[in-house]
Amino acid sequence: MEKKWWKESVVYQIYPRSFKDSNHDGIGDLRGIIEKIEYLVWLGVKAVWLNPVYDSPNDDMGYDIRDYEKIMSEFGTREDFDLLLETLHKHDIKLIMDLVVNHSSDEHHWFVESRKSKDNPYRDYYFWKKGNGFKEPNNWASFFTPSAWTYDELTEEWYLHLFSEKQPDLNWDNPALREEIYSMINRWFDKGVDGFRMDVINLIAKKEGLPDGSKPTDGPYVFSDEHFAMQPKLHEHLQEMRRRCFDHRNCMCVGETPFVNTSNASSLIETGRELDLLFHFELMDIDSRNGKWDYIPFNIMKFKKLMNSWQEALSWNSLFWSNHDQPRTVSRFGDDSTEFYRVQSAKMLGVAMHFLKGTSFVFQGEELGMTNYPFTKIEELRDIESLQFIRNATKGDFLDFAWKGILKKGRDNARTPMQWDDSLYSGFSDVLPWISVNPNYSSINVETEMNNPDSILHFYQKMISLKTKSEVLIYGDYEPLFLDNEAFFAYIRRHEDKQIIVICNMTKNHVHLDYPKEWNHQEVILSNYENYDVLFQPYEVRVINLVQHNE
Ligand code: TEU
Ligand code: CA
Repeated sequence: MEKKWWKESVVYQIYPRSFKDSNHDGIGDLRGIIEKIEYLVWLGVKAVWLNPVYDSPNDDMGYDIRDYEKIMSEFGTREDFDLLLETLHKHDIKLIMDLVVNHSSDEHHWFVESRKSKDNPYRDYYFWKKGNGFKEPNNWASFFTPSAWTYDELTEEWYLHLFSEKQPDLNWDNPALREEIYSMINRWFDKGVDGFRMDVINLIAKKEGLPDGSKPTDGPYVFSDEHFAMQPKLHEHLQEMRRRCFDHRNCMCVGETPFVNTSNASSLIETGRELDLLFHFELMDIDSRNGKWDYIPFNIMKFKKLMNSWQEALSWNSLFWSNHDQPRTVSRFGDDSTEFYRVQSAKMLGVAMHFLKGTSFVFQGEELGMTNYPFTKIEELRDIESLQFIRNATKGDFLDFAWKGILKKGRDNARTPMQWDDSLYSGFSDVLPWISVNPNYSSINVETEMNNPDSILHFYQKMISLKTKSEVLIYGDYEPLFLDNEAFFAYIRRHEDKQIIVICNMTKNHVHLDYPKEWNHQEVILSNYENYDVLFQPYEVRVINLVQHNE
């Protein structure tokens, strides 16, 4: 197993808009992050993934980039960025930037030019099609809007946008566009960044001719990932990008790759070695039936089979419970119904995920056990995905369904301000923030948890320390234990003669587990309870260092 810095680091994801406001405008910013670097050092993380900080009209909170090399004015200046990068590196923390090159903003000068005329030199930086009169060129649905096409009066053609109409898709078939992207990536690398998280990177190649999707659907538009995800040309583009940008650097690139599965994921990070890591969505879709809003309860056995299949499918995984697009972990997969269950289930989930084999990504606030937000009205929402959804929900039971879905799975749940202390606005800002602070900030915040040795925060700090210092937990093999048991998620990590056993009671019940008695005489290196016996307590996690007694 090749040793790499990104295999030995826990990555902390910072959503800058909600992390810390340093200049009293209610919006997080780069200098706010600099103020908190000591906290990151204490937590023990060795890399930061920063959501987009580039100039953007913020139609999709920075995922609609207007200038790939200018810092968004609300977040600060180029000098602030340079100071952030320098300070992180001074504290031995790497910086992973967010690379959004499936699409740009419609305010990017490439698109402003492209839409001016059919023979503009930038025309083919994007997908423009005649369509059939006032009918879209194909039946593709978008993630955010009914159709993935918008008609442009000036040149009487349609342009493609898999996301919002302010996020036109870039045409990766165009070598001139690819060259622009590679040189931009290399300029960021030359500034000293350590890698990229690559937004929906496996969607950049579209099926020749952009044919209609064929999935059955009850509406006029069809979600056609069959024609824009994991297309053959994707591998050409990624291998070219690797050669041109990544190969000769000690960097890390992690692809955000919706629609990958255990059979095609290795084509991206093993055989082709195009990416170093990838984020699959199968865990993120585990409680969805027909799409994310159609919620079904979390199922432990489904979870165990899924995690086991991914541990077996890839030699190296990305380990994450949530991010800025997903609801809060303890509300979604744990139990925030009481304070006791919230604390215990958050600790258990932390170990369950982060002691697996792979690179751990901890999303800001996960280490506090931050919960979903109790939204009550549409005015509290900020995310385009939820706003488009609720606005398309007409009335009656569908509106009720939409609202329930937003409470459970809306992306704003993850985007409320980081909770630093119990002062007004939770120490995030001293003015009204851009999005409401969770009302439970007075008890769930860094300062309160720092003063409580039994807090989730202290537990995460210990967990991260154990993980990053243990050859077994980093490079050890993985093997499932008690795979058929419906209450426990358990596995063993082995490296040379060392073995660490992880046992998680994923239920709120007291559950008996028959395990080898000799484990009782071993060292418990991490747990959320004191006494250890065969009767596991609600959400109990127990990590056992199995010392081999030489016969
Ligand atoms: O997300 C890609 C993506 O698939 C998400 O839109 C996801 O399907 C959805 O949010 C689930 O609720 C990336 C970014 O992480 C996201 O923030 C952007 O909105 C999107 O791409 C477009 O750039
Ligand atoms: Ca600010």
